Formats: sequence, C-alpha cells, structure tokens
Amino acid sequence: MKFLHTADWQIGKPFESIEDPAKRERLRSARLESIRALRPLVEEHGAAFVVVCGDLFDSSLPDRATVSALCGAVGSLGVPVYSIPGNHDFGGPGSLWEEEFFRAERTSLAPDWQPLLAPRPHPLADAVLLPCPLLRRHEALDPTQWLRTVPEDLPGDLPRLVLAHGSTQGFSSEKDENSADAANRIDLAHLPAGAYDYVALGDWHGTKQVADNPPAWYAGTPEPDRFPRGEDNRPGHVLLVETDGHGVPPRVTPISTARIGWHAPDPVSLQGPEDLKALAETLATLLGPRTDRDLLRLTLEGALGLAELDQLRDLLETYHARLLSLEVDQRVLPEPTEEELHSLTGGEDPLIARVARTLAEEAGTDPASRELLRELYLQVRAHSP
Ligand SMILES: [Mn+2]
Repeated sequence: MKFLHTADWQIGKPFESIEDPAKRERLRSARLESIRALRPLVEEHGAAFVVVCGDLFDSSLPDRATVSALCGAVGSLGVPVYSIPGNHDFGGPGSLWEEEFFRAERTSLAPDWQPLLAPRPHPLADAVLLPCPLLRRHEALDPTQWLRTVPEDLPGDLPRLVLAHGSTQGFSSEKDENSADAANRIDLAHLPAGAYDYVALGDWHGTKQVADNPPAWYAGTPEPDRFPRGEDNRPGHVLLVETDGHGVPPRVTPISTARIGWHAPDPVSLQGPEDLKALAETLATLLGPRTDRDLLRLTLEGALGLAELDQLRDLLETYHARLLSLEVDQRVLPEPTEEELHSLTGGEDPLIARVARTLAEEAGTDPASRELLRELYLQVRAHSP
C-alpha cells in the first residue's frame, strides 16, 4: 500500500513583500496549482490516499475565496485526503474547520477530504491513522501524548500511521513568529517501541527524517514559500510512503515537487567588467529564459566604473521585469575610471568641471560623493550631443 505524505501548504499566504500586486497574485495561484499538480503523482505511484500534516491554510481565518480554492484543489486529487490542523490553521471550537462555509464547500468540492479533528484512531481499509491535531495555536502538552499508551483494539495487521504537527526533540522548528516553536513539542522517544509504523510530521518546511524507529519524517512544504535557510533545509518535496503492514518498516521516497524557484546566492563581489560579465552568465544559468517563476535575493558588493554601473542597472532592470521578485542589496560603490573622470573634469562647462573635481577629491573617502559623481556622469552623458 502506498500513500503520499505532505504538509505546510500554507495556502493564502499573502506575500506582502512582493510589491507588484499582479505578481503577488501569480505567486499565490502558482502555489495553489502545485497542490493540483500532486494528482499526476498520485496516479503515477498508485497512492491510495494523501495525508496532510497541518498548516494547509496560512491563517486560522482564511477568506472565503481561499477556502473555496483550497477545497477545489483538494477535490481534484482524485483519492481520499486526510488532514490534521496545524498551528496556523488550528482546530477546536469555533475554528475554521467547524465553520458552516468551510463544511459546505468541502462537502461540495472535496467530498473525499476528511479533516481529522480529534485525537482518536481513524481506521481505513488498509491502514489506521492516528491523528494528533492541534486544537489551539500553542499546545503546551505534547500532541502525541495520547499515543504513549497504545490505543486498544487496533487491527493487528494494518500499518499504524501517526499524523502530527510541531517541533521534535533535538530538532527545533524555524524561529519565526509563525512557527509552532517552543509549544507543540513532540517527544518521539516517549512513543512505545514497536507500537507504530510511521510518524508523518508537519511544521518544518524542509524535507527531513528525524527518527528511525519508527521512521519519522517531515514532508516539508511541496512548494517553498521563502528563501532557503541553510543547507539543512530542503523544501519542495512530497513523500511517497510504501508499507507492507504493521511491524514492517515502510519505504520512504522524497519526490521533488517545487515549481517556483527561490534563489538567494552568496554575496557577489564586482570589481570590474569581467565580474559584471560573470554575474550576467551566472544569472542566465540560474534562471534560464523563465519568466514569472522565480524569486531572487541578491547582495552585490565591490566597486565599478560609472559606465559599468549603468550596465549593471540595465541587467537588474531586465530581471526585475522577468522575475516574480528581485530584491537587491546594492552595495557596489561607484569608482570612476580615469577616462570617466576626465570627461567630467575636463569638460567644457566650467561649473560641471569644478563640481566634478570636488566630488572626485572626496570620492576616495566619502560614498555620498561617489554616488553624486555617478549621478553627474549619467546626467552629463544623457545631455551631451
Ligand atoms: Mn506550523
């Protein structure tokens, strides 16, 4: 029996840092499309169902359009979907999961989607699900606590699959205001040995195995929603889990699913035209001819001549148009070449020459003067016949 394990879709995430509202909307809809794109994987691998371990919605109060869109996407998967609430979309009385509009849309658009909202065994034909839903944003008690005593009357031969959301012992979740963090701590070592066959986890956005016996994995988010944070964090996967019944270790295979590229290369130092050319080649290799599919965060250092700075500006403007988002930490200092300096200081306008000479004298120690000098150069060039 095979199934897919995924988590942390965070549909409805606003991405307010993206200035262009049209691009922001494209990113949001692309992430929703990536949920629909799980269907070919379900078919290709013959997955019997999909489990989603929390944070399907980014917020505990999604707007109606987001609710409908997610129900539509889940309904398109073609197999039963079982989910638990996470810290972003926690359950409990009055939660979104109990709202009339959500229930109606789920029934209408995704009748095979079953949110598991209580910690009790949920037997299926070919497995037993043991959901550990979060019923508030910050749960002080370990959500898997109820499994420290093995529930009675579990079918003897079916694989026992724990579904949980939170951070695990010795492996802390991301330290941001949205993470489950110090609350929602899961202590896998307290689960009785041999009682369960697989622990499907959500909350950490990278794909990661955190325990061996039973195997416990974070699926990670199938579509990254932030710039990478370190080598250890590999988002952009779902897990294909294959099990032969209770007591047999399952096989777990990460499948790459990311469609949007979030690139944050190391800072680039630019010291001359060769470096500028190398940067253009690096970006062409990284991004290819793609448009509307990538976000890039770039830190640029060094010093360039005035004409080179102008070329750099053109290069960045092109990618600014092509990419969903381009953030540049631009620290490159203008360093006019002798020729550029001469064209200003030796020019025919005595006032410009005087200003340029003063700025050039100060440019060695004062970044503001360098910036003014660069601006002056561009103005003079733009207005010269
Ligand atoms: Mn979470």
